[in-house]
Amino acid sequence: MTAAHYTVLAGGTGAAKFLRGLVRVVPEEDIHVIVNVGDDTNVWGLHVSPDIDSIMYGLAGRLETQRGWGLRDETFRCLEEMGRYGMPDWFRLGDRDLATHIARTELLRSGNTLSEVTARLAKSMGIEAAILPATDDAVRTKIETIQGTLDFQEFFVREHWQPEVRSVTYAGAEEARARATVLSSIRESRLVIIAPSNPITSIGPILAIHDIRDALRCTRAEVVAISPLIGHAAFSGPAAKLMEACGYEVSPSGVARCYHDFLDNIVIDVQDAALAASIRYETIGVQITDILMSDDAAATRLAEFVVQLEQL
Ligand code: FO1
Repeated sequence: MTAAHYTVLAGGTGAAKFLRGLVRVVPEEDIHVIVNVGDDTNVWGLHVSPDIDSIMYGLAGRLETQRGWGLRDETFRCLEEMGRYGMPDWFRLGDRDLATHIARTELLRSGNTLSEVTARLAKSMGIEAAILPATDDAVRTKIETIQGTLDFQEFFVREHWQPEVRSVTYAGAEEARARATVLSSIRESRLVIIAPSNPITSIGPILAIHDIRDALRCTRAEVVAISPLIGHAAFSGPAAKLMEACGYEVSPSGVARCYHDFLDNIVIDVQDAALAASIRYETIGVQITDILMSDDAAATRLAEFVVQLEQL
């Protein structure tokens, strides 16, 4: 029996863009998305899961694509009022988005796991893909900077990723366990795709869960990563800065190195074609195409290209 589904390891914005293409190429119900929870945070007592929400809103066609996070047609009146009360307002929760965080927090409080809550919210949004948090345990990305240790959102949003970074750690990852559905999704997939997300803070926390990294090493499926970099620059965000801080070369070769122990192929941009020989030398196959997802049509072309790699 051949496996029926495609598994995507995902962070937020870049992954959400890619999935908009993938749903146009394969049936949505055949897509399993394993999502980073290292960016999760607590705001005003609410459990916020930014990457899960970006994927959910993206698949529901409701993501604010200019910003890359939150819902379309959003207002921020509650945020304004909270600011008036002197509550922290640097993390901008929109009025509609708040409903997601309130519902998630309440469902978690009444004893559901993050996986159960996510499945329920996604179903209510009419999403047919399976959105699987990498773990139900608390794994949190910590950024060690010269100003001290910051939570990911403090570094990324409050400090605009300016502080000098010494290292990145994933608190709780050692003890965290992946759910059986996450592991079987990887093991029984027809193709595993690492989305063009930040290798350190989006994919890194997923891979820091030992069961998941082991499943990737053991799966018979092809494992294909899409580079989140063209040349030495990230599409968006601090990927380049964080890769450098963690000792990786800032290039698609450095991305391949992050995944060296399980990766079969990396998809890089035509502009980086000259790098192919050096990456292939490391026994990882290199596939070259236009990886910039400037619109849905470009994301669809990229998804078509990646899906045909299953045949390799
Ligand atoms: N990103 C920002 O740059 N500024 C914000 O105020 C902000 C608020 C926010 C609220 C909900 C949510 O789900 C995401 C939000 N993000 C915001 C995005 C988020 O910080 C990052 O894009 C991801 O964690 C990185 O993948």
